[in-house]
Amino acid sequence: MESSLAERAKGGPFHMVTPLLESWALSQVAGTTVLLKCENVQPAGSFKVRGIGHFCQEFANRARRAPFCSRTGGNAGIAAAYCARKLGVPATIVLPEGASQRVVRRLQGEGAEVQLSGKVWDEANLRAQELAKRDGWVNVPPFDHPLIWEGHASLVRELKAALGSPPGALVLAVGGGGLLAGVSAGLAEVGWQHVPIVAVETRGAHCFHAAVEAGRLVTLSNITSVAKCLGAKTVAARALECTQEFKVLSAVVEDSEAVKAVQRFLDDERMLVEPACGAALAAVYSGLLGRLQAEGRLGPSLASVVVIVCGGNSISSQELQALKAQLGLG
Ligand code: PLV
Repeated sequence: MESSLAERAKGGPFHMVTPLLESWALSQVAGTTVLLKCENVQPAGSFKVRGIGHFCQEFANRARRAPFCSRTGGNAGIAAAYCARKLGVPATIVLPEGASQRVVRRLQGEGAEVQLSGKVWDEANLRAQELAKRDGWVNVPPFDHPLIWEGHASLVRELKAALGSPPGALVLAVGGGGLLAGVSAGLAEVGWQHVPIVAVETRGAHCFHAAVEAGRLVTLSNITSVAKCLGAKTVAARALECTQEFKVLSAVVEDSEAVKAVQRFLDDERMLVEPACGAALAAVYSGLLGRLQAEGRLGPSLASVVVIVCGGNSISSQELQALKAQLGLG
Protein backbone atom coordinates (compact mmCIF):
# COMPACT_ATOMS: atom_id res chain seq x y z
CA MET A 1 0.00 0.00 0.00
CA GLU A 2 1.27 3.48 -0.81
CA SER A 3 2.48 5.32 2.28
CA SER A 4 0.57 8.42 3.35
CA LEU A 5 2.05 11.88 3.21
CA ALA A 6 2.19 12.04 7.00
CA GLU A 7 4.07 8.73 7.08
CA ARG A 8 6.58 9.95 4.53
CA ALA A 9 7.03 13.12 6.58
CA LYS A 10 8.10 10.95 9.50
CA GLY A 11 11.05 9.87 7.35
CA GLY A 12 12.62 13.29 8.03
CA PRO A 13 14.36 15.41 9.11
CA PHE A 14 15.66 16.23 5.66
CA HIS A 15 18.82 17.99 6.81
CA MET A 16 22.02 16.44 8.09
CA VAL A 17 24.16 17.13 11.13
CA THR A 18 27.02 18.98 9.42
CA PRO A 19 30.74 18.89 10.26
CA LEU A 20 32.32 21.65 12.34
CA LEU A 21 35.87 21.93 11.02
CA GLU A 22 38.74 23.94 12.38
CA SER A 23 40.28 25.88 9.51
CA TRP A 24 44.02 26.33 9.77
CA ALA A 25 44.09 28.86 6.92
CA LEU A 26 41.26 31.07 8.19
CA SER A 27 42.57 30.84 11.76
CA GLN A 28 45.92 32.19 10.51
CA VAL A 29 44.15 35.16 8.92
CA ALA A 30 41.86 35.84 11.90
CA GLY A 31 44.52 35.33 14.57
CA THR A 32 42.12 33.10 16.48
CA THR A 33 40.58 29.67 15.99
CA VAL A 34 38.08 29.75 13.14
CA LEU A 35 35.57 26.92 13.02
CA LEU A 36 33.60 26.28 9.84
CA LYS A 37 30.02 25.05 10.18
CA CYS A 38 29.86 23.29 6.83
CA GLU A 39 26.31 23.83 5.62
CA ASN A 40 27.61 23.56 2.07
CA VAL A 41 27.49 19.77 2.44
CA GLN A 42 23.76 19.71 3.22
CA PRO A 43 21.50 17.91 0.77
CA ALA A 44 20.34 20.59 -1.69
CA GLY A 45 23.62 22.43 -1.19
CA SER A 46 22.88 24.96 1.57
CA PHE A 47 21.58 25.50 5.11
CA LYS A 48 18.16 26.24 3.60
CA VAL A 49 17.06 22.62 3.91
CA ARG A 50 16.99 22.99 7.70
CA GLY A 51 14.21 25.57 7.78
CA ILE A 52 12.43 24.53 4.63
CA GLY A 53 12.62 20.85 5.55
CA HIS A 54 11.05 21.63 8.91
CA PHE A 55 8.35 23.77 7.31
CA CYS A 56 7.47 21.09 4.72
CA GLN A 57 7.43 18.35 7.31
CA GLU A 58 5.09 20.32 9.55
CA PHE A 59 2.70 20.87 6.66
CA ALA A 60 2.89 17.27 5.56
CA ASN A 61 2.20 16.16 9.13
CA ARG A 62 -0.97 18.18 9.02
CA ALA A 63 -1.73 16.08 5.91
CA ARG A 64 -2.33 19.07 3.69
CA ARG A 65 -2.16 17.23 0.40
CA ALA A 66 -1.34 20.34 -1.55
CA PRO A 67 1.61 20.65 -3.91
CA PHE A 68 4.39 22.95 -2.81
CA CYS A 69 5.12 26.26 -4.41
CA SER A 70 8.19 28.28 -3.67
CA ARG A 71 9.86 31.38 -4.97
CA THR A 72 13.51 31.93 -4.62
CA GLY A 73 16.88 33.32 -5.60
CA GLY A 74 17.90 29.69 -6.00
CA ASN A 75 18.80 27.76 -2.89
CA ALA A 76 15.46 27.96 -1.11
CA GLY A 77 13.78 26.64 -4.24
CA ILE A 78 16.22 23.75 -4.54
CA ALA A 79 15.66 22.87 -0.89
CA ALA A 80 11.86 23.03 -1.38
CA ALA A 81 12.05 20.88 -4.51
CA TYR A 82 14.26 18.38 -2.68
CA CYS A 83 11.83 18.14 0.27
CA ALA A 84 8.84 17.86 -2.07
CA ARG A 85 10.53 14.96 -3.88
CA LYS A 86 11.24 13.24 -0.55
CA LEU A 87 7.59 13.71 0.40
CA GLY A 88 6.36 12.61 -3.02
CA VAL A 89 4.43 15.83 -3.71
CA PRO A 90 4.76 18.04 -6.81
CA ALA A 91 6.52 21.39 -6.55
CA THR A 92 6.46 24.50 -8.70
CA ILE A 93 9.35 26.89 -8.23
CA VAL A 94 9.17 30.52 -9.39
CA LEU A 95 12.51 32.10 -10.19
CA PRO A 96 13.37 35.58 -11.38
CA GLU A 97 14.11 35.76 -15.11
CA GLY A 98 17.82 35.48 -15.72
CA ALA A 99 18.22 32.73 -13.11
CA SER A 100 21.15 30.48 -13.89
CA GLN A 101 20.44 27.65 -16.33
CA ARG A 102 22.30 25.29 -14.04
CA VAL A 103 19.92 26.10 -11.19
CA VAL A 104 16.93 25.62 -13.51
CA ARG A 105 18.26 22.20 -14.60
CA ARG A 106 18.98 21.27 -11.00
CA LEU A 107 15.37 22.11 -10.05
CA GLN A 108 14.03 20.14 -12.96
CA GLY A 109 16.29 17.29 -11.91
CA GLU A 110 14.52 17.32 -8.53
CA GLY A 111 11.29 16.87 -10.47
CA ALA A 112 10.02 20.44 -9.97
CA GLU A 113 8.22 22.60 -12.51
CA VAL A 114 10.07 25.87 -13.02
CA GLN A 115 8.42 29.20 -13.85
CA LEU A 116 10.38 32.37 -14.58
CA SER A 117 8.77 35.63 -13.50
CA GLY A 118 10.00 39.12 -12.63
CA LYS A 119 13.48 40.56 -12.52
CA VAL A 120 14.32 40.01 -8.86
CA TRP A 121 13.27 37.81 -6.01
CA ASP A 122 10.47 40.09 -4.76
CA GLU A 123 8.75 40.00 -8.14
CA ALA A 124 9.01 36.23 -8.43
CA ASN A 125 7.55 36.20 -4.95
CA LEU A 126 4.38 37.99 -6.06
CA ARG A 127 3.83 35.41 -8.81
CA ALA A 128 4.31 32.56 -6.33
CA GLN A 129 1.79 34.09 -3.95
CA GLU A 130 -0.67 34.41 -6.84
CA LEU A 131 -0.21 30.76 -7.79
CA ALA A 132 -0.53 29.61 -4.21
CA LYS A 133 -3.76 31.57 -3.76
CA ARG A 134 -5.27 30.60 -7.09
CA ASP A 135 -4.54 26.89 -6.83
CA GLY A 136 -4.60 26.43 -3.05
CA TRP A 137 -0.96 25.40 -2.87
CA VAL A 138 1.33 25.56 0.10
CA ASN A 139 3.59 28.54 -0.43
CA VAL A 140 6.99 27.67 1.03
CA PRO A 141 8.51 30.90 2.34
CA PRO A 142 12.30 31.12 1.85
CA PHE A 143 13.02 33.12 5.02
CA ASP A 144 10.08 34.92 6.60
CA HIS A 145 8.24 32.34 8.67
CA PRO A 146 8.54 31.08 12.29
CA LEU A 147 8.76 27.44 11.12
CA ILE A 148 11.73 28.34 8.93
CA TRP A 149 13.48 29.93 11.92
CA GLU A 150 12.62 26.95 14.12
CA GLY A 151 14.23 24.69 11.52
CA HIS A 152 17.39 26.78 11.19
CA ALA A 153 17.77 26.76 14.99
CA SER A 154 18.92 23.11 14.78
CA LEU A 155 22.26 24.46 13.58
CA VAL A 156 22.91 26.07 16.97
CA ARG A 157 21.88 22.92 18.85
CA GLU A 158 24.56 21.10 16.85
CA LEU A 159 27.13 23.77 17.76
CA LYS A 160 26.24 23.41 21.42
CA ALA A 161 26.58 19.62 21.22
CA ALA A 162 29.96 19.89 19.46
CA LEU A 163 31.49 22.76 21.45
CA GLY A 164 29.91 22.64 24.87
CA SER A 165 30.92 26.22 25.64
CA PRO A 166 29.95 29.23 23.51
CA PRO A 167 32.21 30.59 20.73
CA GLY A 168 33.52 34.16 20.90
CA ALA A 169 31.46 35.16 17.86
CA LEU A 170 29.33 33.76 15.07
CA VAL A 171 29.55 34.98 11.49
CA LEU A 172 26.72 34.56 8.99
CA ALA A 173 25.36 36.03 5.77
CA VAL A 174 22.04 37.87 5.63
CA GLY A 175 19.66 37.82 2.67
CA GLY A 176 16.06 38.00 3.83
CA GLY A 177 17.19 37.41 7.41
CA GLY A 178 15.86 33.88 7.94
CA LEU A 179 19.23 32.46 8.89
CA LEU A 180 19.81 35.34 11.30
CA ALA A 181 16.37 34.91 12.90
CA GLY A 182 16.83 31.14 13.16
CA VAL A 183 20.33 31.30 14.61
CA SER A 184 19.13 33.90 17.12
CA ALA A 185 16.29 31.60 18.16
CA GLY A 186 18.81 28.77 18.53
CA LEU A 187 21.15 30.90 20.63
CA ALA A 188 18.30 31.79 22.98
CA GLU A 189 17.30 28.14 23.20
CA VAL A 190 20.76 26.94 24.28
CA GLY A 191 21.40 29.92 26.59
CA TRP A 192 24.00 31.54 24.31
CA GLN A 193 22.09 34.75 23.62
CA HIS A 194 25.13 36.84 24.62
CA VAL A 195 27.25 35.49 21.70
CA PRO A 196 27.83 38.31 19.18
CA ILE A 197 26.53 37.64 15.67
CA VAL A 198 28.39 39.31 12.83
CA ALA A 199 25.71 39.64 10.13
CA VAL A 200 27.25 40.27 6.72
CA GLU A 201 25.71 41.47 3.47
CA THR A 202 27.18 42.65 0.20
CA ARG A 203 26.71 46.25 -0.91
CA GLY A 204 23.75 46.34 -3.28
CA ALA A 205 21.95 43.60 -1.33
CA HIS A 206 22.18 45.35 2.05
CA CYS A 207 18.53 45.60 3.05
CA PHE A 208 19.29 44.53 6.62
CA HIS A 209 22.06 47.06 7.10
CA ALA A 210 19.85 49.80 5.66
CA ALA A 211 17.10 48.81 8.12
CA VAL A 212 19.49 48.76 11.08
CA GLU A 213 20.77 52.22 10.19
CA ALA A 214 17.27 53.65 9.70
CA GLY A 215 15.79 51.85 12.72
CA ARG A 216 12.91 50.59 10.56
CA LEU A 217 12.41 48.32 7.54
CA VAL A 218 13.82 49.75 4.34
CA THR A 219 13.07 48.54 0.81
CA LEU A 220 16.00 48.77 -1.58
CA SER A 221 15.04 50.11 -4.99
CA ASN A 222 17.16 47.53 -6.75
CA ILE A 223 19.52 44.63 -6.13
CA THR A 224 22.87 45.48 -7.68
CA SER A 225 25.12 42.95 -5.91
CA VAL A 226 26.40 39.83 -7.68
CA ALA A 227 25.37 37.89 -4.55
CA LYS A 228 21.89 37.32 -5.95
CA CYS A 229 20.94 34.90 -3.20
CA LEU A 230 21.28 37.73 -0.69
CA GLY A 231 19.00 39.79 -2.90
CA ALA A 232 15.84 40.39 -0.91
CA LYS A 233 14.78 44.02 -1.24
CA THR A 234 13.32 44.09 2.27
CA VAL A 235 14.52 42.07 5.23
CA ALA A 236 12.12 40.11 7.44
CA ALA A 237 10.78 42.24 10.30
CA ARG A 238 11.89 39.54 12.75
CA ALA A 239 15.53 39.99 11.65
CA LEU A 240 15.39 43.66 12.58
CA GLU A 241 13.73 42.79 15.90
CA CYS A 242 16.62 40.45 16.66
CA THR A 243 18.92 43.45 16.90
CA GLN A 244 16.99 44.50 20.03
CA GLU A 245 17.30 41.13 21.72
CA PHE A 246 20.73 39.90 20.60
CA LYS A 247 24.16 41.35 20.00
CA VAL A 248 23.98 41.66 16.22
CA LEU A 249 26.74 43.52 14.41
CA SER A 250 25.61 44.41 10.90
CA ALA A 251 28.36 44.78 8.31
CA VAL A 252 28.57 45.32 4.56
CA VAL A 253 31.33 44.01 2.30
CA GLU A 254 31.96 44.81 -1.35
CA ASP A 255 31.13 42.32 -4.09
CA SER A 256 34.84 42.12 -4.89
CA GLU A 257 35.61 41.11 -1.28
CA ALA A 258 32.92 38.40 -1.37
CA VAL A 259 34.14 37.00 -4.68
CA LYS A 260 37.81 37.12 -3.60
CA ALA A 261 36.77 35.25 -0.46
CA VAL A 262 35.12 32.55 -2.60
CA GLN A 263 38.37 32.11 -4.54
CA ARG A 264 40.56 32.07 -1.43
CA PHE A 265 38.28 29.63 0.32
CA LEU A 266 38.43 27.34 -2.69
CA ASP A 267 42.22 27.43 -2.59
CA ASP A 268 42.45 27.15 1.22
CA GLU A 269 39.77 24.56 1.89
CA ARG A 270 39.05 23.12 -1.57
CA MET A 271 35.36 23.96 -1.25
CA LEU A 272 33.46 26.06 -3.79
CA VAL A 273 30.68 28.26 -2.42
CA GLU A 274 28.64 31.06 -3.95
CA PRO A 275 29.18 34.79 -3.35
CA ALA A 276 26.32 34.86 -0.79
CA CYS A 277 28.52 32.63 1.35
CA GLY A 278 31.65 34.50 0.28
CA ALA A 279 30.15 37.51 2.09
CA ALA A 280 30.42 35.67 5.43
CA LEU A 281 33.91 34.37 4.63
CA ALA A 282 34.99 37.91 3.70
CA ALA A 283 34.46 38.88 7.34
CA VAL A 284 37.65 36.92 8.00
CA TYR A 285 39.55 37.36 4.74
CA SER A 286 38.97 41.11 4.38
CA GLY A 287 39.89 41.87 7.99
CA LEU A 288 36.39 42.91 9.04
CA LEU A 289 36.59 40.96 12.30
CA GLY A 290 39.83 42.75 13.17
CA ARG A 291 38.24 46.12 12.42
CA LEU A 292 35.24 45.30 14.64
CA GLN A 293 37.70 44.37 17.40
CA ALA A 294 39.69 47.57 16.90
CA GLU A 295 36.44 49.56 17.18
CA GLY A 296 35.63 47.76 20.43
CA ARG A 297 32.46 46.26 18.93
CA LEU A 298 33.92 42.76 19.33
CA GLY A 299 36.06 41.67 22.27
CA PRO A 300 39.85 41.94 21.86
CA SER A 301 40.51 38.22 22.29
CA LEU A 302 37.87 35.89 20.96
CA ALA A 303 38.04 32.28 22.14
CA SER A 304 36.95 31.11 18.70
CA VAL A 305 34.88 32.29 15.78
CA VAL A 306 32.29 30.10 14.08
CA VAL A 307 31.67 30.96 10.43
CA ILE A 308 28.47 29.53 9.00
CA VAL A 309 29.51 28.29 5.57
CA CYS A 310 26.01 28.61 4.15
CA GLY A 311 27.04 27.09 0.80
CA GLY A 312 24.89 27.68 -2.26
CA ASN A 313 24.34 26.17 -5.69
CA SER A 314 24.71 29.28 -7.86
CA ILE A 315 28.39 28.78 -8.62
CA SER A 316 30.66 26.72 -10.83
CA SER A 317 34.34 27.14 -11.74
CA GLN A 318 33.21 28.87 -14.93
CA GLU A 319 30.84 31.22 -13.11
CA LEU A 320 33.58 32.10 -10.63
CA GLN A 321 35.90 33.01 -13.52
CA ALA A 322 33.16 35.15 -15.07
CA LEU A 323 32.47 36.94 -11.76
CA LYS A 324 36.15 37.70 -11.31
CA ALA A 325 36.37 39.07 -14.85
CA GLN A 326 33.21 41.15 -14.31
CA LEU A 327 34.68 42.69 -11.15
CA GLY A 328 38.11 43.23 -12.67
CA LEU A 329 39.75 40.70 -10.36
CA GLY A 330 41.65 38.99 -13.15
N1 PLV B 1 18.83 32.72 -0.28
C1 PLV B 1 17.40 32.70 -0.48
C2 PLV B 1 16.75 34.03 -0.47
O1 PLV B 1 17.14 34.87 -1.50
C3 PLV B 1 17.05 31.83 -1.67
O2 PLV B 1 15.97 31.97 -2.15
O3 PLV B 1 17.82 30.98 -2.03
N2 PLV B 1 23.42 32.08 1.85
C4 PLV B 1 22.85 31.44 0.82
C5 PLV B 1 23.68 30.50 0.02
C6 PLV B 1 21.49 31.68 0.50
O4 PLV B 1 20.92 31.04 -0.51
C7 PLV B 1 20.76 32.61 1.27
C8 PLV B 1 19.32 32.92 0.98
C9 PLV B 1 21.41 33.25 2.34
C10 PLV B 1 22.74 32.96 2.60
C11 PLV B 1 20.71 34.23 3.24
O5 PLV B 1 19.73 33.61 3.99
P1 PLV B 1 18.45 34.40 4.50
O6 PLV B 1 17.64 34.78 3.31
O7 PLV B 1 17.79 33.45 5.41
O8 PLV B 1 18.98 35.60 5.20
C12 PLV B 1 16.67 36.19 -1.36
